[in-house]
Amino acid sequence: MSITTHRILGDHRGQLVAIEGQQDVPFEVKRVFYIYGTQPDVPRGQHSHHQTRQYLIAVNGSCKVTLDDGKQKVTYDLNQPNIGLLQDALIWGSMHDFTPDCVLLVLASEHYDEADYIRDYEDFLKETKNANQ
Ligand code: T46
Repeated sequence: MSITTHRILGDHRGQLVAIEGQQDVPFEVKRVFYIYGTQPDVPRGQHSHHQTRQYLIAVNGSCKVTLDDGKQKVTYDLNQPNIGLLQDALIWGSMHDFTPDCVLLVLASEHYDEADYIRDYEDFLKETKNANQ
């Protein structure tokens, strides 16, 4: 879990942020998806992954992301389009407090596979305990 503020490459025409796989993001990017139009007071995510690592950027608007390693929860504010948050595998992630205009872009290390999801919190805690033994 780490948060990074990326350099903004701006000039008189406007701004640009570049994020490169295996350089700014510590994995090869195999999938990109984004969520938007999230209703007020509705959280997204609320699961973990066996293998997938994710890099989250609120490219428009803002939201909060709570990451939980099974022992400790930390809430991050994604409120600038040049802030990226790394969510490692076996980290429970909850995205919440979306502004109506929020577009949350996610770069993922794996192709989509529902079998990679851990959607039950008790199963997640068991798996983190096994991984730490
Ligand atoms: C995350 C947050 C921010 C696909 O078919 N392909 C995909 O790549 C993804 C991510 C989802 N889907 C399907 C699976 C479900 O039928 O889209 C539907 C909604 O997915 P989900 O309920 O997982 O959506 P969120 O918003 O709760 O979570 C998603 C990601 O799954 C998650 O990893 O971090 O966005």
